[in-house]
Amino acid sequence: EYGMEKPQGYSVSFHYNPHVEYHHFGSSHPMKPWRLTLTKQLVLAYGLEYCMELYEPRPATFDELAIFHDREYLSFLSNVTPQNAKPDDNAYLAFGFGGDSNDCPVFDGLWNYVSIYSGASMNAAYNLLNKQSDVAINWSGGLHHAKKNLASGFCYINDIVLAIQLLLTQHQRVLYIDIDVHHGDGVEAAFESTDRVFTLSYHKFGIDRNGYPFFPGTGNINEMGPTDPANRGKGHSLNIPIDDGIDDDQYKWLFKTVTGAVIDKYNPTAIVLQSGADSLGGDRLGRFNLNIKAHGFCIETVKNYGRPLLLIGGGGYTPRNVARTWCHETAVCVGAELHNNLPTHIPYIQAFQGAENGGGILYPDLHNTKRHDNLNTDAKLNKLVAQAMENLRYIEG
Ligand code: ZLM
Ligand code: CA
Ligand code: ZN
Repeated sequence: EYGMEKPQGYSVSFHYNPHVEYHHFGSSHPMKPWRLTLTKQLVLAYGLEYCMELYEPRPATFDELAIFHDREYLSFLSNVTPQNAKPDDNAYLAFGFGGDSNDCPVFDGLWNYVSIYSGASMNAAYNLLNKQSDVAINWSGGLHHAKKNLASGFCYINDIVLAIQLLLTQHQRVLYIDIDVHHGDGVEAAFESTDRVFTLSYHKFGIDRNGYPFFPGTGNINEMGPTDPANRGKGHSLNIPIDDGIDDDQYKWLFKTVTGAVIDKYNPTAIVLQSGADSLGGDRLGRFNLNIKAHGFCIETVKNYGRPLLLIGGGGYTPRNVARTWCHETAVCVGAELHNNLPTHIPYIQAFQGAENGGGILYPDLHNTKRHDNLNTDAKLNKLVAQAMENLRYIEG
């Protein structure tokens, strides 16, 4: 109906457990799992489920999560509830819960929530290993800040690390790419001592007017992993620090140039792409001015390299635009073009209607220079790319 054709022999799988939607971080917390409800409704309204295999994965088990995370941390995470939590307790703070910012609150069903999104990423990775799909998608995953014994930045379990660990059972070199507006620090740290994973993150980096660094405060261009020459992981991270307000053309050029160079030199046999939607214009927490199709250009660019691809979500704090973007990117994976007028029979259509919500279309203009002036000059970006190419010397030959 909307001109979709699945190329012969090319398959996409969609891994989604709808129980993830019913969890709440708290009323004013920016992370809203119901953005996944909106995403699913758009994907279904456009009929994209007929262009891919749908899976409803089971939650991951304690033992599966323990492949990366410490058991003491998992015991705490699996037992803590809003009723029994002691916010002054040492363990509570040491494991990253609560604190001043309350980035990682304890909420009802927390353990259920984390096991569901992690199970979906692991199920997607298995599908790639079994060659059941060429591209496997989990929009509920991508929680890149979690450490083995620490919750951080809305992330409790690092589903990305778990999925990469599965891919490493068959793949010699896995490339991780992260276009969330925040630095993918947890994934970088997990693989800092191996040359079998290369991590590449694009993100906002810098100090605010109020003196606070943009979260998590790491990921400058000179941070390339360990510096000890005896460490196998040396130079196997590349960070691309970006300033406020980057526009479509600049980001597309930066992404294509740097990602292309990394793929050519590292030659990965599998790729994991974290597609955080907080790099869009108008995001509640982000600082960039990207439109949906520029964000989707990154997915298309990576997909065209033809390597097994795990595509996962991440941040994204303006739910209607998260849903638009991930629906568009699902279509990019199956090779479909979508009509700009949203199908009118979708539930929650009000969320997309009215001038302030994007006027009932799939591709509203999100470039909003009033919110974030573009502080990235082409000269600065050229210098950044030159430095990035210099950093790649460790993986030459
Ligand atoms: N304070 N509520 C991105 C993770 C970003 C840390 C700590 C000074 C928020 C934010 C939480 C309801 C991903 C920081 C010190 C006070 C920030 C962050 C709860 C609003 C709320 O209204 C809120 C009471 C909350 C949290 C805003 N936190 C905005 N930014 C970051 C974490 C996660 O997208 O990368 C992947 C999913 N935290 O900046 C402080 C350092 C300032
Ligand atoms: Ca990033
Ligand atoms: Zn983010």
